Amino acid sequence: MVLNLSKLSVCKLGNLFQKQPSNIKENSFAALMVEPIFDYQFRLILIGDSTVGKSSLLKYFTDGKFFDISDPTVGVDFFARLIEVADGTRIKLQLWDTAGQERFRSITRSYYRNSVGALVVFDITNKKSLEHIPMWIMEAKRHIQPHQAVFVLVGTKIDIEDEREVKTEDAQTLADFYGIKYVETSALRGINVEEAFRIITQEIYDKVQSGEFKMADDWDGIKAGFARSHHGYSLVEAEPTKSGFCC
Ligand SMILES: Nc1nc2c(ncn2[C@@H]2O[C@H](COP(=O)(O)OP(=O)(O)O)[C@@H](O)[C@H]2O)c(=O)[nH]1
Ligand SMILES: [Mg+2]
Repeated sequence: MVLNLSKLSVCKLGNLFQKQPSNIKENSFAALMVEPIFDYQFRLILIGDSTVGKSSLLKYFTDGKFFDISDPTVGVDFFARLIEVADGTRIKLQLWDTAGQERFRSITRSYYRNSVGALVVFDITNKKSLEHIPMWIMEAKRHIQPHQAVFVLVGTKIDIEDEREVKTEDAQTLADFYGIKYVETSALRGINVEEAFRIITQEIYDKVQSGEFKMADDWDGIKAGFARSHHGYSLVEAEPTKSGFCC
């Protein structure tokens, strides 16, 4: 049996199971040995204007809670969570947050280039944030190429409906123009947050299955995450930890 886990990766894997069924124990090597950890790792990013609610979406998705604090994160922040697609395949989502750079439109190429999916986020109570969506999509496509990625348009803060400035139909029209899906969410109320991540994950997985998206050695967008041999388990972190923090 080969277990190649750094202290930090054990910690990260523990976090992955936060929202899994109770029969899988957190940080339990026994659990690691009887269940495949993940079959693929997809790296996703969230883009959109500052304050639209990107970090809140991520925190709700990974912690199941809304944090009412404006978090001026410094540096690169990333989160992870395990999700199952329709056929039961386990996907580890590695989720990168722009950590404040979006205020200055200074997101670097490296933030985009290893991503296979982008949630393009605007605030339904802020029309300008929708008007900036074409810029965000253009910027992401420019940096992601030659690789391809799945985009999903996400409207946030539907719990404050009386402040709505963007009609659902208008956002849907924009999404249709780009040929992408649209979902309206509230991180405060926990509405459709899971759905948004599920939609993008399933779409990427379908493209992997059909052969449209392929893994590449020099690209971290999609990684195979787990290998099992007849002699035991070989557990390999899909990507070495570079930055960010966990626990
Ligand atoms: N009412 C409401 N406020 C939200 C929601 N999501 C985020 N916010 C608030 O919007 C502000 C910016 O959120 P944040 O996640 O930091 O946005 P980011 O800059 O895009 O990462 C904060 O004050 C959050 O509390 C939501 O679903 N509903
Ligand atoms: Mg943020």
